[in-house]
Formats: sequence, C-alpha cells, structure tokens
Amino acid sequence: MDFNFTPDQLALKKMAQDVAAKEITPYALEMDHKGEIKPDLIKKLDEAGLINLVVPEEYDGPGLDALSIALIYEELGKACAGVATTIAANALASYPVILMGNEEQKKHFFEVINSGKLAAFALTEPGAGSDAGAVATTANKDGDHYLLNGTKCFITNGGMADIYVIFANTRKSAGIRGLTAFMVDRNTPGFSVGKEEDKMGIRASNTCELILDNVRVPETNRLGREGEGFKIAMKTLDAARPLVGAVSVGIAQAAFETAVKYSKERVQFGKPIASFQLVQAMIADMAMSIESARLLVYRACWLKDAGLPFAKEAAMAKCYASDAAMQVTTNAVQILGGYGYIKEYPAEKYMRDAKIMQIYEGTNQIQRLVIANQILY
Ligand code: COS
Repeated sequence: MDFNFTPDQLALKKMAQDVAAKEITPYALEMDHKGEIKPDLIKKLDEAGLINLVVPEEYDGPGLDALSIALIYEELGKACAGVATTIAANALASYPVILMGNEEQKKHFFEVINSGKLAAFALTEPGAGSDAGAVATTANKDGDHYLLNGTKCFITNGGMADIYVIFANTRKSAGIRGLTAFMVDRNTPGFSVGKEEDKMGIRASNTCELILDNVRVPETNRLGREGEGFKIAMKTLDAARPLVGAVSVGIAQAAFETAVKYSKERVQFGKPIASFQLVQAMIADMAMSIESARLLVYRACWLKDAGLPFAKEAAMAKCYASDAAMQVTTNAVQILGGYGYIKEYPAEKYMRDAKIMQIYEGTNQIQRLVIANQILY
C-alpha cells in the first residue's frame, strides 16, 4: 500500500476541508439543535461536487476511487456527521445501480443525482434490521409491473429523496432468495413518507418511515433478477462500510482536536490539565485509536480500488473506527468535564453522533459476525 496520496486526492481533501469550514462547521450546532439540515446546504454541496461522488464518469459523475471518497467523508464527518450521512446515503443508494443497473436504469438514476437531488436506500423494516433477509414488503407481479406493499423504517434521506432503491420480496416462501431490488421514483402513486424520527445524533440528517401502498413499479425498474436483492444489498453494504469508518474517523478527529485544545487552556491546580499524566495518557490513547482506525479505513478502500477482496477489511474498518469514535468522543467529553456535557460546546454532539456509527449499516455485532465468517469459512 502506498502511503502517499496523489495530487488529485490531496486536492479533493483540501476542497472538502474548505467547503466544510465555510458551509458546514459554522452551522453544525445550529443544525443539530434544530434537527434539520440548513435549507440551502444541499445546493451548496452540489455546487461543490459533493452530492454525486460515486457516479461513474461515463454517466457524467466524478467516478472517484474509494480512497478519495474516504478522504472527503473524513472531512465532512469532522465538520458534521449528520451532513456526511446525508451525502453518504446518496452513495449507498447508488451502489446497487452501479452493481446491477442496466444502461437505461443507470442513465435515469444518475441523472437524478447529478442534478443535485438526493437518493435513499430502503432495506430496513420494523421486523428486518440485522436480519436483512426478513423483509416483509412484498412485490407481486401485475402484468409488466410489480405492486409493492409494506413499510420501511429508519431510512436516511427518506423524506428528502427524489429516487429510492427499495428491497421487496417477490417470493415470500423463498426467504432471502426472494429479495429483489427496485428503483422507485418519489412521485409514484401509492408511495408516501411516514413519520420523521427525532434522533439522538446525526440530527442534521433526515430519517423517515416509507409507506408503500400498491406502488406500481414497472418491471424495467427492477435491478438485476428476481431473488438477487440480498446479494445486491450485501455487496452494497460491503462498499459502504469503509465510508462509515471514514465518517467515524472524522468525528473522532474533531473530538480529539477539541479535547487537546481544551486541555492546553484549562488550568486547574495552577497548571494546564494537559500537564497531568492521566490526561496525557487519555490523549495518547485517543491518538492511537484514531490512527489505527484511519489506517484500517484507508486499507479497506485501497483493497477495493485495487480490485481485491475487501469484505472482511470493510467490516473491520467500520467496526473498529466506529468503536474508536465512541471511545474517543466519550473521552473528549471527560476531558472537557462539565463543559463537555453541555450543548454550548461541540463535545457532547460528537459523542451522540458517534453512537449511530456503531449501529447503522450493520451493527458492530454483525460486523464481528462478518469478520469471523470470513476467517472461519
Ligand atoms: N457479498 C456477496 N454475497 C453475499 C455476501 C456478500 N458480502 N454476504 C452474504 N452473501 C451471500 C452468501 O454467499 C449466500 O449466498 P448463497 O446462499 O448463494 O451461498 C447468501 O448471501 C446468504 O448468506 P448468509 O448465509 O451469510 O446470510 P445470513 O442470512 O446468515 O446473513 C448477515 C448474513 C447477518 C451478515 C447479513 O444478514 C447482514 O449483513 N445483516 C446486516 C444487515 C445490515 O447491515 N442492515 C443495516 C441496514 S441497511 S443500511
């Protein structure tokens, strides 16, 4: 693995840093308190070229490699994990189309994203979280259409997207072998957005329930064949997991910098608290966790970009980096003491934002299963 980044990768990282410093960081606490993204921010992120990062060049996107995307997500995660999650959901919804979409499907889907619109990936249901194969939403054939019925929950960008990738069962008795993926436009009759969740963290992102009531989807919107949905979902999650790791590294880095700065300024017993060895040990541990997490993320991306197997490393990157983010942000709150616990300072937001990284796109218990399966079988 080459530890030197290309000039293009460094330029992208700098661009993301500049956009974050100007458009995201100054508003992060306000968006968190309000529980919504700043109304004009999506447009600004689109103008900066950050909405369609995974869209291939042949479909007028930047077609970036995974490592470049990770560098960008790290900066966005540092600025506001809720905003990073909004953008990451576009990538998550794009992967099934990149993997299985035909020419027409890719043209349609990427045209939507290239025009600055949002997309959503809808797999999770009230009864199908870790057990992704337990999807109860049905897709019954009706001539050259399917009728989709069911409810999806916890869908990032659910209330804001224009296009969705929805997983439904075309053959209920077949379990995971009945799962099928569909592209669904928001304006399809029968499709509606249900309740919006009021969340602990990543509050700038939008998380909604989706209701499918006889949604008539043309056969031409089916991604891949009937029954291929589970594998499409698994491959999508493989691709997305290092990027959850990258956002986690960003959150941890932000919390770390806040804690280091504070430890040099805060005077107790006549000295800055940074001069006390117990604080220094915390800072050293935080730095080691962040650096290890970052290397795991970069390595998973590097393997993916090299066309090598990366599922195990993707799960490791997601799991380790999000656990590190939880630990580092908790320690940052500890170092800031009372100031860490109040909403006027960013430390408590980092801790709340870090928690979801251990839960979404596969809980860290599932990541450990995936890693163990790769090692044992
Ligand atoms: N890539 C390609 N195929 C995969 C795969 C992957 N990463 N993982 C599994 N598959 C295939 C297997 O090869 C198997 O195919 P065959 O039956 O043809 O051999 C099939 O899928 C079933 O695999 P497996 O038996 O491992 O599935 P399980 O039901 O045991 O589930 C876990 C595996 C738990 C790992 C899976 O359900 C999972 O990842 N759950 C978490 C879902 C999730 O992340 N949800 C978050 C919400 S989405 S944002």
